[in-house]
Amino acid sequence: MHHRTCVFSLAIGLMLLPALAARVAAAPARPNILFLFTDDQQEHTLRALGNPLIQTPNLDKLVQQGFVFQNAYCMGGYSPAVCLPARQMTLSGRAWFAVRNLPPDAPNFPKSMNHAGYVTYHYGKRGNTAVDIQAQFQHNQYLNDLEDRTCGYPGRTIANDVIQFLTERQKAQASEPAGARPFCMYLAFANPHDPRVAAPEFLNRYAVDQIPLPPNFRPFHPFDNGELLVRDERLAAWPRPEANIRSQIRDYYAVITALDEQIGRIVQCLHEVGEYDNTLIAFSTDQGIALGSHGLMGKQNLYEPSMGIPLVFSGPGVPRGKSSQALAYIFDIYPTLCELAGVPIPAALDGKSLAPIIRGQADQVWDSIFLAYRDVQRAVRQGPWKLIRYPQINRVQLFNLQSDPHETRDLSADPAQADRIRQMTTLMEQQQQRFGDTLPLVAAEPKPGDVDLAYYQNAPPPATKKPGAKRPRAKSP
Ligand SMILES: [Ca+2]
Repeated sequence: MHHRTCVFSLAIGLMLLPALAARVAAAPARPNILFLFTDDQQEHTLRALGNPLIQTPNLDKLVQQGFVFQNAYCMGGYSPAVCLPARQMTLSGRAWFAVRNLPPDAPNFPKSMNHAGYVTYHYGKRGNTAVDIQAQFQHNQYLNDLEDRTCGYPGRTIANDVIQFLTERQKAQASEPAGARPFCMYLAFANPHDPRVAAPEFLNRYAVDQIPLPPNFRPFHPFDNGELLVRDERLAAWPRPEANIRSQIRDYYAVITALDEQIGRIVQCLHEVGEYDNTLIAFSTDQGIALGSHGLMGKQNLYEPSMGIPLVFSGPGVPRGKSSQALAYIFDIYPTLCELAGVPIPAALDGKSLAPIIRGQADQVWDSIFLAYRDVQRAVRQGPWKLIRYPQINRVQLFNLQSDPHETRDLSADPAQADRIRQMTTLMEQQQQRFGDTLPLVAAEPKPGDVDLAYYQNAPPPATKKPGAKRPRAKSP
């Protein structure tokens, strides 16, 4: 029986062989992939995405030649270093509730691309990043983060190496065209994360007195969100000094402009080596940052400036100059790049391919978005509505992002919204179940949520790391 099955399979196999060979020969070469990933970049810090104050000519070109997702989110994270879970989510295609316990054989971005025959390359920041996954890139290099952030030319070290890599690859191909393999590059820039230093040629493009405060600026956050005294929140005094906030935003913009110039050099090199037309480009960031909005400075909150991310795709198969209001997660990028490049999408990812939206075959792949930060904040967004819940103090906020995109009018006390809050709380529970979040949404003995100036003035100093001490692993919430 076994023998007959074998012979039969072999015969079928031989019959299929010519057809298979023909299919392989006819398949177009896979596109290259260039995945540009920045650190702490707010969604609206591209001029082409609606910020007339900032200068980002190269990223603007990418937007003009690509497809933009206008409602893309980082999901949050289990640690104040949101960079780490955000990068684990990006490269694994999983939500943050899954990324700490991924089995060694779990799929990830470099593994998929290695398997599909790509030459894989990562160059990026060293701190708070997905080291285990990144080790699977064939070329794997790390920055000195502090040096890159303070040298005045953020991103230049990476751009120089990428340009050298592409130029040498072109030379090698000229002498041996048959050996050509597509490349997949993941460039994880360390900017515009603090410290933020840009050379005078970039800084001088911004007059500090012409930088407006964020429309949702406040001197304090109005209540205890569970993370008011973390390192990032100490990057400005309380009450938040207006001149200092303007100055920090100026530095932030100048660093983004400087980084944009390096991104421009990389894209220019793609043109020069003749690979631009055959390269899928993705641009995004791990998460945004508050920088004075809501009285906050960091990314340890679920408001839009911290959780919203820019997300742009361009290249073969991607329509130019289009955008979508569809909801998207950071962990959708990996399956999306797979589908756009014709690489199989592994089973059991949390992320979904956004390619059907890009191709105009679907309006959405997510009906709602779930955001979560440690055990202190949860949020859901559906349509224009966003409900944020603070489970330790039993407090909620309800915003209509269509009429109030800056989240300045909390409608949760309006009796007319009681039904909506109940319905969105049910949605939040469903999302918790979907992603494996077991946090109770109500505290039996809630902590006091009110804070005043004395709360900040009497705050204990931040814990300092002992020199030479091993960095502790991020604790679970
Ligand atoms: Ca970050």
